[in-house]
Amino acid sequence: MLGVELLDRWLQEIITHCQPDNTEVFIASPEQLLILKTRMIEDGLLEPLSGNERWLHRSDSTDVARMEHRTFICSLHERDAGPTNHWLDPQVARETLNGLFAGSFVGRTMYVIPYAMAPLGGVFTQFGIEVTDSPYVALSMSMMTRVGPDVLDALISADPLDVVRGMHCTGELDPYNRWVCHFPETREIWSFGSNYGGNALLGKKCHSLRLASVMARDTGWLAEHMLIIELTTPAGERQHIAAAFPSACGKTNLAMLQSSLDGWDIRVLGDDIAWMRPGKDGLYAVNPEYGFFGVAPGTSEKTNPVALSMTERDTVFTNVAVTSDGNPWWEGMKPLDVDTSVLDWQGRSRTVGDCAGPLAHPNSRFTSPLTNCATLSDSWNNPEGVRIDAILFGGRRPTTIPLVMEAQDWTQGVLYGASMASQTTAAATGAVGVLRRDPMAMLPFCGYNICDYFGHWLTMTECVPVLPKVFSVNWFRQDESGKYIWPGFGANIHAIKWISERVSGSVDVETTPVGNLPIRSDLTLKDVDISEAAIELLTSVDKAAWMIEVDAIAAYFTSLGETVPIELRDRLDSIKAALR
Ligand code: SAT
Ligand code: MN
Repeated sequence: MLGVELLDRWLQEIITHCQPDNTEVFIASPEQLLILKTRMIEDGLLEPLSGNERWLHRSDSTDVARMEHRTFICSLHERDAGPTNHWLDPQVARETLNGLFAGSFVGRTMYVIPYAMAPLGGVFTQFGIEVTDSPYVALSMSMMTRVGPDVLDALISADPLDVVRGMHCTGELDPYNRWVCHFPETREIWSFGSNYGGNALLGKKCHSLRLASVMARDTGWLAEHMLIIELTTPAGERQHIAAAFPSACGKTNLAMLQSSLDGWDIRVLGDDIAWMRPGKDGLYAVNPEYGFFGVAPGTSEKTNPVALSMTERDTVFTNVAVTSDGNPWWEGMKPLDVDTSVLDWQGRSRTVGDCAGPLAHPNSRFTSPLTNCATLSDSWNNPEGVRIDAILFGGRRPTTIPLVMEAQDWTQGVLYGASMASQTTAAATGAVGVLRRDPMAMLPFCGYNICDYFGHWLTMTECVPVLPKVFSVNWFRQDESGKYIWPGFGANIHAIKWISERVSGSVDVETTPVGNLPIRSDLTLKDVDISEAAIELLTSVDKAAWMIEVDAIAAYFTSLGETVPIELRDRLDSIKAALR
C-alpha cells in the first residue's frame, strides 16, 4: 500500500536522523502499557498512588505549562499566520529543528503512536502519528486520543497526505530552547524541549486546534476551543451546547455541572475541544479527544464532584501534591490541618500551613479517560456528532459583561466571540490575572490569520441550514473589593436554563444595544445566595462602562489590522451609536 510506504519512509528518515536505540509502535495494548509503566516507575517518571490505577508524574520544574511565545505557525506566507501568531519561516524552522533533533534519540526508545481524533467511522475522523522519545507522552496520548489496533488499521487505509505527522523530542527541557512548530501546508508538528500538556501531547492543541482550524477553514467547518454538553429539559427535549472559555476558566466544571433543578439533566461530551460541521439541519459537533486533561487545583466536592470521583481510578496526575497515605492533593480540594505534612509538586516534604507557595502547581492536572466520567452522554462516541443549539462565549471579566446575554443574530454572535477577553491564568506561562483579548478563546490556538478566522465564522450563514443561537456569559464579575458577585459552579445552571428556554422559545427578553438580556422574573435563582442589587448589576447594561468596552474592542480590531471583517466593525459602530 502506497500510504504505508510513504509513512514508513518518513519514519525511516526520523530513525536515521534521530538515532533511537529502539523503535516501538505503541498501540497501548495491555502488555505494552504494563511494560511502559514498569519502565517509567524504574526511571522515576511515574509513582503509584493509592487506589486503583492512579499514578503521579512530576514534570521538570521549568516545564509546567504551555509556552505561547515558543509556539510558532510556520506557514509559507507570514500573512497566513496573522497578527496574533508567532510566525517562523518554514525553511528556517526546519533547519533549526533538524539541528536539534539530530541524534537526539540516542540512548532512548522512540515510540511511534498512531492515533485518531474523533469517533472512528465518520466525516469527523482524523488520523495522526506522534513520534516521541517521552514515555509520559506515550502514556498520556493513549488516554487523550484513540489508540489501538483498530486505529492502526484504519490509519493505514487512510490517505497518507491526510495523516498529521508529529515529531516530539524531550531534549534538554531548556525553556530557552523550546519549540512548538506547526506546518499547516504539510500537516506537520515539530515539538522540541517540553514534555508538558499541549506542548507535547500533539493530538491536542497542535493537531485538533491549530492544524485542524486551518483544515476547517479550507473545507468549511470549525475547530474550536469549546466544551460540549447535552441538556435534557423537564419536557424531555434534548439540546446541545458548545461553550468557549480560555484555558483554566472552568470549562471542565461547566461540562460536568450537575443540575440542582428538578427535571433538568446535564451530560458531558467534551471539556476542551469541539469540531463542528454543517449538517442536514444544523451544526453538528464531536469532541475529538478521548480523555480529560483537567486543571486539578480548585476541583472539589463543591466545584466538581463528578471530576473528583472520575479521578478515583485510571488517572495520571501531574504536578499535584501527595499526602502521606498516597493520595493526590491540591489547593481547594479539601482543607487539611496546617500541620499535615505532604510532598509538594516537586516532591519536597512540606507542611500544609507553611508559607512557601502552593503545594500543587497551579497548572497541575489530572488525565482521565472520558469513560471514567459518570455523567458522560450516550452520544460521546457517535461519529455523526450532536446538533448544537447554542454556542456560549465567556471569559473572566471582573466588570461590564453581564451574567448572560443573547446575540440578536449571527453577526453579533461572532462579534461576541471576536471581542472576548479574559484575565490570564496559570495554563500558560507569563503573568496571571491580566485582562487580554482572547477571541473565541482561540488566541493561542488559531492556526491561521485571526482576521480570516473571523471571516470564516461569518461564512457559516451560507452553509449551516439552522445556526445555533449565540450567547455571552460571565461568571466572574467582581465588586469593588475584588470579591466575586456570582457564586458560579452549581449556580450556573440558572444561566443554562435561561439559555435553554431561549432555544426552545419559551421566554422573552429585554432588548439592549449590546444584546438580549433576561427578564428578571425569568431567572428564578432558587437556592442562589445573592442580593437583589447584585442580580440587578449582573443583568443590566451600564452604558458608560459599555462605551469604554466598545472603544476598547474597536482599538483591538485596529491593532489586528485592516482585514478584520467590515461586518464586525460596522456592527460595533452601530452598537456604539445605539448606546449614545
Ligand atoms: O494546552 S494544554 O493542554 O496544556 C492546557 C490548556 O491550556 O488548555
Ligand atoms: Mn484548553
